[in-house]
Amino acid sequence: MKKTALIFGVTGQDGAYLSKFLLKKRYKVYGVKRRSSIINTQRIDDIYKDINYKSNFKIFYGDLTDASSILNLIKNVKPNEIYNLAAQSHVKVSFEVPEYSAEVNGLGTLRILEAIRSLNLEKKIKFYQAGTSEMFGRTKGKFQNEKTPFHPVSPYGVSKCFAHWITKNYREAYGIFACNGILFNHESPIRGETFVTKKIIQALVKIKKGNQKKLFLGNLYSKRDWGHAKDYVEAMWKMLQQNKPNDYVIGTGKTFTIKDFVNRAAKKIGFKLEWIGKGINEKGVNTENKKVIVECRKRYFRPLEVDYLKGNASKAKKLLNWYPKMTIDDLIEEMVVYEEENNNDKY
Ligand code: NAP
Ligand code: F7E
Repeated sequence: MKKTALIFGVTGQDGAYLSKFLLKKRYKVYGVKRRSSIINTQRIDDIYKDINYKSNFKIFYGDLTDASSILNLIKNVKPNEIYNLAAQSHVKVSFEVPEYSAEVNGLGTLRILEAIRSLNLEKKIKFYQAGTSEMFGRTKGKFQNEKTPFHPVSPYGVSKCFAHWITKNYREAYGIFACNGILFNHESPIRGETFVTKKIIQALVKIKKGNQKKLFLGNLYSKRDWGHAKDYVEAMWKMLQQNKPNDYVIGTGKTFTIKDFVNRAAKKIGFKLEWIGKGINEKGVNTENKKVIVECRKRYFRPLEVDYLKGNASKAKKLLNWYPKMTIDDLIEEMVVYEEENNNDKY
């Protein structure tokens, strides 16, 4: 019999990659999308058009703020695996909508676990929780692993800590096969447009095409461990195929500043940048025509910042045989090519 998976957050970046990954593995995939005033299925529309997959892929309305929709979906679908990828996932926005972020990311996770428990499906359903390196927040060591203490510095990070601990709690209290993935930043051509990698590449490609004048950024010196979403959804699935539930860090073990990312992306797109000025006045100049194409703006800084992230995924390598396949330059190359082919918007 085909395995079934229920994905909360199916319309997001990871939801789209995971759906395709599971369909290739011959799963029946049920996705949950929330109601929106404009169509929000762009990332998964291609699945409907694919003759090999469309009959195994179904989408339902639901919302992590609505316990009844969650309960009914789980009762009707009775999936083998649930992946909770749904979240208000933007760290800066979480400072502006802290209560909503806690409601969706924290309580939403509890609602799914409580539905599994109250339907007596503890022994039938495996559960994946999308945890994040943002839970580490202010860290001291050279890298972060499963033993690194959490010190979140945003409402987003705090809400995900609640989700992490409640997942562990339901595993220990009720024996649910529940795993926490602690995933470091992962990107792709279908990354949301307000995350920094997509914002940088989209802007630089537009500038190259003459459709935009400048890229405005915030903190250029925070460091991130960036991987590719395609590699990371495989790790989610591997966690649920083990004999025992566990928590795993997933990262590349390499870290770069935002400025490094801009330089690498600029080079790929065909710009040579020279940096002038300091602090908020730091600027990236296109050496070819001496035009300033990168500037900093206060509005893109956060009230508190996670300065340094570098994941140690040794546990996942050992127990899951999981290794990241794509480097930062592979990722940039794929994102640039996609943007060059798809982005013809005028500024
Ligand atoms: P994303 O692109 O922002 O997708 C989030 C998904 O959640 C979207 O499908 C969104 O729907 C849905 N959603 C938001 N609020 C909801 C609600 N109230 N009820 C139901 N669905 C809701 O995020 P992602 O990058 O794919 O990340 C997937 C998960 O991993 C998230 O939980 C994120 O916090 C976590 N995570 C991400 C990273 C990363 O670097 N990407 C790293 C660590 C952890 P709409 O499409 O309608 O907005
Ligand atoms: O910021 C700096 C910003 O918004 C990365 C989410 O998927 O990964 C993501 O969270 C860094 C930060 O991602 C701009 O201050 C500078 O230091 O791309 P981001 P994030 O905050 O790391 C984690 C693991 C998640 O779990 C989250 O869901 O870039 N930065 N200038 C900027 N960031 C943005 N967005 N925009 C700027 O203009």
